[in-house]
Amino acid sequence: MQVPIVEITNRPQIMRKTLFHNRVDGTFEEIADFCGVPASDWSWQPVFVDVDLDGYQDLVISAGHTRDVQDLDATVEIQSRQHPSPKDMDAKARQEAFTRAMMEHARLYPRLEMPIVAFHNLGNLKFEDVTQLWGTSAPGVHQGIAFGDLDGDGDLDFVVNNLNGACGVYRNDSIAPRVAVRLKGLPPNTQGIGAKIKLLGGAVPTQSQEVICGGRYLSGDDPMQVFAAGGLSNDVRIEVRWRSGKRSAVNGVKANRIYEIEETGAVEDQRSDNKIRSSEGTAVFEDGSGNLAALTGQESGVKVDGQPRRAALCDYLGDEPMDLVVMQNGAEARWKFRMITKQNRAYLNRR
Ligand SMILES: [Ca+2]
Ligand SMILES: [Ca+2]
Repeated sequence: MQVPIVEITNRPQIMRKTLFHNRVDGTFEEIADFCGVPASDWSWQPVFVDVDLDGYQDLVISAGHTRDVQDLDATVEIQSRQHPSPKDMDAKARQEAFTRAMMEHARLYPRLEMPIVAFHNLGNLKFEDVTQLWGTSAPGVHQGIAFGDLDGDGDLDFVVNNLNGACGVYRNDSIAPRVAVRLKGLPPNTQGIGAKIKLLGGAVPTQSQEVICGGRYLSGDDPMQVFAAGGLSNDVRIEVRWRSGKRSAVNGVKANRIYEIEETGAVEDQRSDNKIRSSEGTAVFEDGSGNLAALTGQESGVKVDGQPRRAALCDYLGDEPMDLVVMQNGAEARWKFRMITKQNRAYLNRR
């Protein structure tokens, strides 16, 4: 099914892997089966990273769960044990019996210990499962995973948690030529978060990375980026587009080096299509709270006492404009507001 990006209004939950290929026409196609990555069981964090430095980003996935709650044998056993409570049981005893049964039933599910699943990118939209080959097959419940060059040899190692066990530290032993790039941005963005780095002329014609901050499940990578240099004598160039819109370039890049590139030496980028709009100096959002009215009393503005914990935008009244529902401690919605404009936002994005 082809769904234009702008028309997606919900996030369907799919009980398998999905991989979306950008058609570069405003749409994506889901090709996980075609690529050979449709399943890695209960997974937490997929990371695209070029493990073997051949120029193609591989896929490493932390996986596992305390209980395999989809185990059908356990489900059938639990169903056979369930029985209605006696009719004369009071409400408190009924609740206690229900809670006790839930705890006993949960123990019937087996543990779901998984390897750290590794897929090798073959460079033709196909991936190969190399979990046994790449040394990440030790079973456990792995959730958070973060990459960084722990031993200073220019390739990316990683750390991962093993639930109820010691954390795992995995050293990358690849030997292919590499180029590492660390950005030194102007304060306050001293790590160059949001900058885009290209390496031209390496193992493949173009490699690109965006420096991110966080973005992993309960984890964040080191901001240093690593690229595949290909041969030792390639004519390699590094290009950086900073969030300020400026641009840096380094020619004659040598393999097996770490390049630290400073924003102070960057120049204005005259090509308008290469500029990244800066958020410095001007506000991105404006407060649109005055566009809300409480459902009761139709007061103007948002006034919430206590400590609201959650909020959701939904068409609560079914009358097209989106409504704002604020909840406290996950309990029944305590405050409901109705949008009195068609703008569907409490905070309006100026961009
Ligand atoms: Ca690779
Ligand atoms: Ca390393």
